Order: sequence, then structure tokens, then C-alpha cells
Amino acid sequence: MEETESLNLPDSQNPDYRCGTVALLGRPNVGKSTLMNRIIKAKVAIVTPKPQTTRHRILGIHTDEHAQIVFVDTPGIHKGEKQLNRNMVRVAYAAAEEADVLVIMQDVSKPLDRATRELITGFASGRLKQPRLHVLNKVDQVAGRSLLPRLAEVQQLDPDAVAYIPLSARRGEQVDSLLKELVARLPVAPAIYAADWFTDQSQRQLAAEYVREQVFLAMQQEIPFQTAVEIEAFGEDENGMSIEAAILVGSERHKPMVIGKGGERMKSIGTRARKGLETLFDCHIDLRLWVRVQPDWFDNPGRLQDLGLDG
Ligand SMILES: Nc1nc2c(ncn2[C@@H]2O[C@H](COP(=O)(O)OP(=O)(O)O)[C@@H](O)[C@H]2O)c(=O)[nH]1
Ligand SMILES: [Mg+2]
Repeated sequence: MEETESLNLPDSQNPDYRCGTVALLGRPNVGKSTLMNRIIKAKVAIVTPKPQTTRHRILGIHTDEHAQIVFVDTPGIHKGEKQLNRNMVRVAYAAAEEADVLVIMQDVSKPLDRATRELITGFASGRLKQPRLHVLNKVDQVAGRSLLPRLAEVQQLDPDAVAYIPLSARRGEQVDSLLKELVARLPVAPAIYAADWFTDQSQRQLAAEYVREQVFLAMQQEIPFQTAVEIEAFGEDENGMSIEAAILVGSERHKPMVIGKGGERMKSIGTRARKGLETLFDCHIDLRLWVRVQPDWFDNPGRLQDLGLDG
């Protein structure tokens, strides 16, 4: 996140050092962002119980003495009519094309539905030839014995995958096994990023995402999907950071819903986002928010480009 003075590359002397990219793929809400944050040990991708929380490709960089893994967190693969939805799905497939290893995630607390099967068989029989690992996430939600039939089913759908790993991203169980498998599949190559880089997102982008996370958490049903956050001013001095952000909503009637009675909801969104950002950046933050109506921004290619959501 912060630029170092000298490019502090890890273990540049080690001829066996490995470095490569891993695409995190799957349906919305299976836990892709949670897994990446867990491995990176910092919240670089926001997480909510709502699908479509992740809108663009986010890098999370894990570095240790043996390897550097550049995770590409992607929006979930889903169907949708709006331009925003189409862009998100395109972003996910583009990330898969460029990656060295594909991680295909599913949520074992839910039945293996048709969409998930299609996604698995799509990659299994598709033209991408990179090694595939299947992650069966949320094992904390199911009885151990129910995992075996599920594993067998996934193996049958994609017999050529290199590994099938049940884990809990939330609790961190078996995440180390995944890491070992991943490192073994990476090309031998020197690190690309300095050891203290966690993500490719700027502080501005992270600030916008932290605000959007709180909007998603505070709002019901379809409204969050019609919300975006734009940073309008960003300053930094010895006292900390000062940030001004506009919450964009798709229609006039959503405005009072975001603001809440007497401004309560907006205040709570601001407080929570600020606290999260203070932890992330480890400094004092002054955060100011307001709401702006911008009809149909999510279906407007020019506006999506302004917001970095053009895929
Ligand atoms: N019980 C449980 N919940 C999880 C786990 N991993 C993620 N979740 C929850 O699943 C929801 C979606 O997670 P998120 O990482 O945003 O999924 P994404 O859309 O695939 O990126 C959030 O409420 C997470 O807290 C897990 O291992 N166990
Ligand atoms: Mg996500």
C-alpha cells in the first residue's frame, strides 16, 4: 500500500523462489474475498453477506521467504442484464485467462446447484489449460461426513483438477494446505512486488470500498447494487487523512433510505467506515460523506468508466 524507498524485493538471491498469479473464481458469495483477506492478513477486499460485493479485479499480494503469490480476487460469475453485471463477469474471465493457477471456489453450506456445476464443467472442458484447484469453502457450516459425497461429486465433474481442498476461509482452517498446493504450482520466478505491498489499490480506492462496504451492510435488498462511492477529496498530513466521499444512488427515493431518520444511518455508515480505515492505515481519519442521486449510473458506460467499473 505504501511505497518503500528502496524496492525491497524479497529473497532476490534465491534461485528457487516462486512467483505467479492465482485467480479466485466462483459464484457470488462463496467467500473469495474472505479467503484472500485471510491469506494477505489485511482487509484489502470488502466482504458482505450480499452477492456482487466485489465489483472489479483486486490484487492481494502474499509474500514469504519461498514465494510471492499475487491473488486476483474477481467479481462473482453470475447472470445479469445491466451493463455493470456484464462488465463484472467479463472481468472474472479475463483474470482467469491471465493467471498461472485457477482456484475455483464453492460454498459447501449450500447444495451443489446447477450454476455451480456449469461453472466447474465450463472450466474443466474449456480452453484454459492452467492447473485448477477446487476450494470447498465454509466447512465450518457442515458436518464432516457430508463432505465426502460432495468431494466425490466435484472430482467427478472435474477429474483433472490438481487438488480439491475443503477449508474455512472465515476461521482460517486448512488455508495453509491451500497455500502449499498453490506455491507448488507457481513458476520459478523472482518476486514482482516489494515485500510490504499488499494490494494494487490506492488509498483512495480502499477508502471508497470501505464506505461502500458499510452502505451494503446497512441497506436492504436491491438498493446496495445501485450504489457506488466516489472520493471527491483526499488529503494527508501529519495529523492523518481527510477524506470526502459521495455515495451515489440510482434514484431520488433511495436518498432518504441511505441518510436514515435524522441522518442516523449515514452517521453510522461513516463511523464504521472510518474505524475500519483507521485500522487499515493506522492513522487518524476525518471522513465526510454525502449522498448524490445519479439515475442509472450502473447502466451508463461513460459513468462506469469514471468509476473504474468498465471492466
Ligand atoms: N461460515 C462461513 N462464512 C463464510 C466463510 N467465508 C466467507 N463467509 C461469508 O460469506 C459471505 C460472502 O463472503 P465474500 O468473501 O464476500 O464472498 P465473495 O462474494 O465470494 O467474495 C460473507 O458474509 C462472509 O463472511 C467461511 O469459511 N465460513
Ligand atoms: Mg468478493
